[in-house]
Amino acid sequence: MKSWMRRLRALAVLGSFAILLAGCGKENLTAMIPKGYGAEQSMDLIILTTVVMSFVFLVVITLLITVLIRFRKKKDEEVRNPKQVEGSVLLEIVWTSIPIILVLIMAVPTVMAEFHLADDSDSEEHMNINVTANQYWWHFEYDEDEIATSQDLYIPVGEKVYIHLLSNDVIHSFWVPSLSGKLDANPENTNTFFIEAYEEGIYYGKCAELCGPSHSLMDFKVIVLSEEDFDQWKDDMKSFDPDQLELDSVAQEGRDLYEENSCMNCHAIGDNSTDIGPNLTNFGNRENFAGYLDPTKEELVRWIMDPDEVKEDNKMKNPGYPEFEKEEAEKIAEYLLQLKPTSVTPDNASK
Ligand code: HEC
Ligand SMILES: [Cu+2]
Repeated sequence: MKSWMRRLRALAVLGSFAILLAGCGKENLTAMIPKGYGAEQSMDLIILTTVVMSFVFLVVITLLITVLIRFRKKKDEEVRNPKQVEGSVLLEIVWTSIPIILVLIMAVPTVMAEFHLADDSDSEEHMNINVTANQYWWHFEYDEDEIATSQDLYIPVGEKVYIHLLSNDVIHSFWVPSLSGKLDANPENTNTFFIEAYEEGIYYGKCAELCGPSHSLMDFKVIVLSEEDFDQWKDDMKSFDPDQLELDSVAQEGRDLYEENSCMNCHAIGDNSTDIGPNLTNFGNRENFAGYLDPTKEELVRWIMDPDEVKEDNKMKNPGYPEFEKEEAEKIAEYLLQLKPTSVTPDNASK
């Protein structure tokens, strides 16, 4: 193959990659459009390092091209050795100190930002949320208010919210690209940092540490509400009593099935009595369930009948898990979808 053809082909491959990757910048799932304090800090550092690197690139390329053109052997010119400059103390000092200075320009702000973001000395004055990562789902406890949610994390806009991270099994990593950097969730020690969202909205969160076969399905959402909506949401959640729920007859049968089949051993509704499985208190208001599924009846029936088929290695289907008829699963699904303790839903964040 001719060399220009090979080059053209390489260019085509690179070009298509660029187009493909350009599609990755989903709003609410990108560090490139920061919507929170931590993400903004990261973005500033990204810009700083890009500027420094571009500067180095430009200088080197300019020198290279200048040398290539200016010192090229002219026609009829004799080959000669240029003046040798090895051992020049001045030059050695110059090109050792320039990289050191450049590295310092990048390192000092980076280290300062790291320490600043990990500083939790004022956590007492702010909202605190205990986050537990599990294979393959997230649990959020709003300690001061004695409420809990799973998969969807609710926070008020413009407020510093401290996240205390722990894992129930292996190492996971909490990452909401639009709002902040990543932080590991370890089994043996609590890691703390804060997030602060500038705008209401629904932000996508991910587990950023390979934690098992369904790692890529361990997504969650951060629902950022206005101050009033958040307070309303909190009050509704706190005062919710699932026994007072007005259910239609199908959902009522679903609830009986739910209770008879010991779903409550692992799932709590209306309180936080167990966290072996996700808290289902506001299941009817979920953005997603199981990390990636739409909360529709069909998906839910599929899940209840055979969770393993839907999400590999998930910890729901133990050996004693019942076999359900489709109608039974539909009834349970009906019940779970009617768990709507509050009129403040993710829609309030995205309106
Ligand atoms: C052994 C404990 C256990 C039992 C018993 C159990 N579950 Fe689960 N359940 C889990 C775990 C763990 C998950 C999280 C799976 C994941 O997403 O990886 C889960 C997830 C779910 C979800 C999705 C929740 C969400 O928001 O992502 C629903 C709905 C659910 N279970 C319903 C039920 C029903 C109905 C029963 C009873 C028939 C039941 N579960 C019995 C442990 C259990
Ligand atoms: Cu994980």
